[in-house]
Amino acid sequence: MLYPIMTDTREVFDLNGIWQFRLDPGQGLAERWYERPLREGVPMPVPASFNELGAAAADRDHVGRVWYERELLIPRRLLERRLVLRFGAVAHAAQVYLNGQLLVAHRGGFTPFEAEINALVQPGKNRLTVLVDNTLDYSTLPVAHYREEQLPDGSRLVTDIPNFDFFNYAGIHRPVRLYATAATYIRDIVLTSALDGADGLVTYRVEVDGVRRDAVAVRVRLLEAEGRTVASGEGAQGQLRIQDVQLWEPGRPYLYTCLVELWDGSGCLDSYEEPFGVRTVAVEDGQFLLNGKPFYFKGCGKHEDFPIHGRGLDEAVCVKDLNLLRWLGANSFRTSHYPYAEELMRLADCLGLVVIDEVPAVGLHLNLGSSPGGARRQTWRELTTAAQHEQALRELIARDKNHACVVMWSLANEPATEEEGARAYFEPLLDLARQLDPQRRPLTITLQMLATPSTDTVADLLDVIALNRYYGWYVHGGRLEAARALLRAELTEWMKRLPGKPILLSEYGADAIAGMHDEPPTMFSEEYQAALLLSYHEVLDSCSAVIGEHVWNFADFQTAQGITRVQGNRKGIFTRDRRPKLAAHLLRERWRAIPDFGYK
Ligand code: GCB
Repeated sequence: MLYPIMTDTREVFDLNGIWQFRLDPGQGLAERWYERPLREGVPMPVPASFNELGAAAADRDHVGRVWYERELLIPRRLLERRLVLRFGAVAHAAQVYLNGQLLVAHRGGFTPFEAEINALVQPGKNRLTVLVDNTLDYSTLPVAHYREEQLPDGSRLVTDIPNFDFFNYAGIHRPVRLYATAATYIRDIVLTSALDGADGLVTYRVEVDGVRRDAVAVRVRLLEAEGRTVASGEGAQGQLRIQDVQLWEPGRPYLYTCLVELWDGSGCLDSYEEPFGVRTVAVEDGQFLLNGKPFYFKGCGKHEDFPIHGRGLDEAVCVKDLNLLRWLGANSFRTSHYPYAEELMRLADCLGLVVIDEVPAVGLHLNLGSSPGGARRQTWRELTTAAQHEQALRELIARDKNHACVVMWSLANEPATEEEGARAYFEPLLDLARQLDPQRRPLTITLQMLATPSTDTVADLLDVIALNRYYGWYVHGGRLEAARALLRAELTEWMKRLPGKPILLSEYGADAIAGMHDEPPTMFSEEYQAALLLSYHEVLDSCSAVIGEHVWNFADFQTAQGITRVQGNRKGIFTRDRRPKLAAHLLRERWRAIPDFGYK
């Protein structure tokens, strides 16, 4: 799916700003609220999470439906164009109505969706209504334990206990835009690249749609960074050679542009510009090769999380975060635990940060976390997430396939791979990812601590083993000698079970309350967090299979209410407002000294 941009044939209109908003106590659909202007609406910004903005105290923990509404003014001249309404992401399910008619519905809170509005729109004023549902259960991604109960006073309480460790922010989280194209238009562009000596070979495929799709000529030009044409071709698919190609890689993120135009006798009907980088990715001989060179991942798992905005896109925060990663000397991050905004992915391409792109498959382990009841559960019998997982994977690859920054897909975070049924669940998804990705990027799944070399059932199917490990925190908390010994022993076991399979430490860390200091270091102090990270590094440096280290987490982040956290998870090496803790300074020293290539 293409990102909406302006070109000489395309217009984009921003529908962000203040919308009307109302919580739905349950009757909104039955009463057809979409058929008339929203009553008792309150102002709500888009994009943003609605939870913490104080419109009503009940907003924060609301489980169920909410309504958004705004006026959509359409100049008459636009009606002759193909008009598309596009949502960057709505968490977690949306039904969009235009002038009271259902336009489009979408499930999944982290990928874009769009619909043509020409059949429902009128010149002048239109009413755009969006029904948003934040309910999560055993069929959704992420997974939560959905419960309805009656309280002693007779009232009904609906709770959604997240089976994951981040706040279930919800709402219209990413930009809403209207864009206009010609009736015959470029639907998609697929780009892959390979190297031939000093030259780049770029293979392209253009999907054209609309009434005259078979009557138009497709012209493709590749432009270098200054806008000069370096190769050109005709037809909906082909291969172009860039002589003496400039590669994309961290530290040197060179971007070309693929300019596609549709022509007929009357002129150019549609044009689109897709930025792309030429680089190769492969896993070979136990190494992760980027442009044929062994790459070492230095970086963090992250969240889209910031005070007030919640999970709503804030481009200032995006720029700040990626600049802080560069300040650290990091070269990569993982979009834990869901796809991040397209705007951030475009920035990562420009700034040369490598991304492990994760689907929102988190919580697929009913025996981890705060499962109600406490009885042993059968994760793969009880979950019905397979259909949503497949859809999320399709949508993520469709959205991010051309990004140079994306070097690996992560198909889940910490699923129950030690339980029966895991292999049957993941094998088809891994096959599907390999089929869908035109660039055939390596695949991983991050494995939780119950998934050991002797219990896990899927690691052999992965290109890279990714381990989330909390020795010295949840296991043997406060005992760093024990942590080191356990980590070393486990890594040795993995190397015996799957010799030659690269291992990424995809999470390790400790909570630290900024400003809390102690000597000798105790848990929750800045010193303990720093000491834990350093003691892991001793082990990682001595293990040849390790291809990288991603600290958990880049910044402190909000989690659900409950008894386990104090104002959220404090494993950030930055505070929630992005101030460095002691660990950030020490990591900076380490990472600036480790080269991106050839460290191991
Ligand atoms: C994990 C999860 C992550 C949590 C982290 C923690 O293994 O992948 O979502 O936030 O542990 O801090 O407990």
